[in-house]
Amino acid sequence: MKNFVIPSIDLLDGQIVRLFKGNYGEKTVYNVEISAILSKYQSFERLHIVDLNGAKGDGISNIEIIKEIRAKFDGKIQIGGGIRNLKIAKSVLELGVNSIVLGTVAITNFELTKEILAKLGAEKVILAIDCNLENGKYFPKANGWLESGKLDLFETLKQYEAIASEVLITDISVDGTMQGANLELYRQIKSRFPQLKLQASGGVSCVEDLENLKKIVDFAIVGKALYEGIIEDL
Ligand code: AMZ
Repeated sequence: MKNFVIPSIDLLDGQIVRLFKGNYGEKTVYNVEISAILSKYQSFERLHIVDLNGAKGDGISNIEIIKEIRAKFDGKIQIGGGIRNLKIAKSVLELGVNSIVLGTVAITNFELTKEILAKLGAEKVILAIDCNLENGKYFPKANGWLESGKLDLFETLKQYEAIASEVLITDISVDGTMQGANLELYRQIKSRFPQLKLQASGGVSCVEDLENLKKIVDFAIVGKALYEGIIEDL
């Protein structure tokens, strides 16, 4: 499980937080030292870091914590939030992280995203297509999940199926709720895009969720359930 589960560390204004359904107004602040969290997560293969200031469009602003995490965590790190052009993408990789996560750009600017994939290599770029169900279709959300993309999730993934390697899909309606993962959504994605490595995010609440997800996807991102010790001993 430790190479399947990717613990998430979400940063906002220099603090470790968790948002409820991505809503910046509904945050839980975890007053713990980074080193304490990292010693808990050290045995995992990979970490997912989100700069929530960056994701809102305010520029990456938690660099010092990100550097600290990079220095102290031995495994792989993927980082997202505020990576909106090639220059920022390169500068984030220069921090020594293994891959970058593109959300807003992947949803709003297909050409730029394809250029970044081609220039940096698909193995270094994860596309985050985080979405909500609206009128029977999943629509991707950009800019801190406050704006909708024009194409639905499946049309968006079609843009990248020939060039991307790995995608992260959050069901926003269950993110930070521990209500259970949306297995049906991930089944649909895997059956239509079997060649894409798939990271599932949102709603994981127990080991059974992880066992079910493991039959469908390649990785599961877990935030709250790990922070709060609801899932332990993987
Ligand atoms: O919780 C939110 N409102 C939120 C969030 N967790 N909004 C964006 N993000 C994450 C995405 C992805 O990892 O899951 O931020 C990253 C994308 O940032 P950007 O700046 O590329 O859209």
